[in-house]
Order: sequence, then C-alpha cells, then structure tokens
Amino acid sequence: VSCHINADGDAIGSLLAMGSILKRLKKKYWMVIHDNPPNPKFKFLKDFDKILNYQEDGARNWNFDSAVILDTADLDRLGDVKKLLKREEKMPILNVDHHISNTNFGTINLVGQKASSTCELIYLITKNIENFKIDKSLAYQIYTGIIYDTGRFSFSNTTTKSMEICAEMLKKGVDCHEVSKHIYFEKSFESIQLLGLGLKSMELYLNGKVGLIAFEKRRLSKNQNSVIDLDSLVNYATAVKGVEVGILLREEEKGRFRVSLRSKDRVDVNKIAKVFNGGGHFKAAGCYIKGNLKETINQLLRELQRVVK
Ligand SMILES: [Mn+2]
Repeated sequence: VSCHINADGDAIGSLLAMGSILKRLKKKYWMVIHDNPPNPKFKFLKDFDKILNYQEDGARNWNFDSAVILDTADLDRLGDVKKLLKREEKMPILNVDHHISNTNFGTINLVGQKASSTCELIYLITKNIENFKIDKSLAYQIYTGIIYDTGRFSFSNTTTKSMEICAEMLKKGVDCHEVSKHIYFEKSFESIQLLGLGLKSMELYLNGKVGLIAFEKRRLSKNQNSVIDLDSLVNYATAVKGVEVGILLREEEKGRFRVSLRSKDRVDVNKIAKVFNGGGHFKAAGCYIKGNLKETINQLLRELQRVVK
C-alpha cells in the first residue's frame, strides 16, 4: 500500500485507512512510502509508526503479489516506491484516487474525480464491505484526509457528502479540535518563521493577477531547508485581492524547483502544471521545473499570461 511523495493529510490518511481495512480483512500488507520520514504532524493517527520508507527499508525482501496505490495521479508520483512494483510481471494494482490528472494506471481504477478526497472514496469502499463497521481509529484517518483536502470545508470541492461523512466520523468518536490542533496549531517555530519570510518575499506579476512566493535554497539555513511543512503557504499568495493564481516555489535541490499552483476560481492550474509534466486538480496542482529562480518564474509566466487576462 502506498501513496504519493510529500504525503499530505489525504495521502497519509488514506494510506493508514486502507491499512486498517486490510488488517480487518485479515490481509497481510505493508505500507511503504517514499518520504523519509513521513510528515510527523500526522503522528497522532493510529499505525503511523508502521509506515515504512523506501530509503530505509527498500532493500528488504518484499514479497507481495498486488499493490494498492492511493491519492496518486500517476506512478512517477510514488517516487522510489515505483521500483517495487513488478510492472513487467503485470502485478495487479488497485488505484484509488480523485485527481483529474489520474492516468488510470491501475488494473482496477477507482478514480472519483468528484470526491473531495481519496479518504472520501475509502469511506465509500467500507460501505461496500459486508458488515464493516468504522471504528474510532479508522474514523480519525478518514476524517483527517477530508478535512485536509477540503481546507477545513472551505475549498470548492466541499460537498454535502464530505460534510456528512465527517459528521458520521465525529459520531464515531473523532475529536475535531484534536485533529485541527495536530495539523494546524502545532507548527514548528522554524516553519512559522518561514511563513514570515515567505510573506515578505511575495511578489505580484501580470498586473497583480499572479502572486508568487519563492524560496531559494541558498537563502535558507539548513534547519529551514529541512522544514517540509509549507503546504498552506501558497494560499496566502492566492488570498491577495485581485490575484487569480497563487504560486509557491521551493528549490528542493539546486536548480530544481517544486511548484505549487492554486487558482482562485477561473484558471485551470492542472493545465498549467501539465505543461511541465505535473498535474493535480483544476484549482490545485503541482509540478517541478528546472532552472534558476528567474528562469523558473519566466517559464511559468509565459504559460500563465495566455490564461490570466
Ligand atoms: Mn487528495
């Protein structure tokens, strides 16, 4: 069982939730992901400590005959875990995801593009297993993914269904404040400092319709570079009045930027990300671009000026 690199709340939530389901069905399984370590803010979820990572455990003798891939638009997004899939032996793959850019790489594809999150699809899976009851720890896992991907019920992917499922999870014993506390109110000092640095560096382009925050590797301390918890920062760029597309650039290795794109309403950022071999959703997508900061910004603006008018 695996999910995409830089695993977020929905990726980790659905990974652990699928693990819980398989355990209940008395299946033998491993949960293995690319990240080393997995984002520690999700430590409060049950079985988080059972997540293996490829770097540390990659050499072990993996003996499995099928794979379940969660919240992952295409197999390259698995990072190193992709190496474990015996594609040439046509290993069966169950693909559960909600990205519009999903390539249907699975043997079975449960791709629900209208679902708020992969965790919402996991919930639907449990409803199709006879006599399956969601217990408290599974409820936490499902709830976390939905809350995370809907931006706490604020993004346009929020539906009555996502709220209803979360209400049901609360009835199963989830403490909503506890979840918010772990995800949103226990950030490291460095990540809050980085937030300040990022906000200060924000620039507007294309007549104020594009807001951009950038982090160059050489400008950050080693400590700051290791902070992985910057996901929500891009939302500040999008929050500026008049901005239609918010961008966050992080130089992960010298000359290679990880790009997060957010659209306020109109612009399909999945299309922009696709130009650079990335993808995601209409309003939230990502990709990688090679080059220095200036080149990276110029490449993005060249694409954006066609759609941002
Ligand atoms: Mn997701």
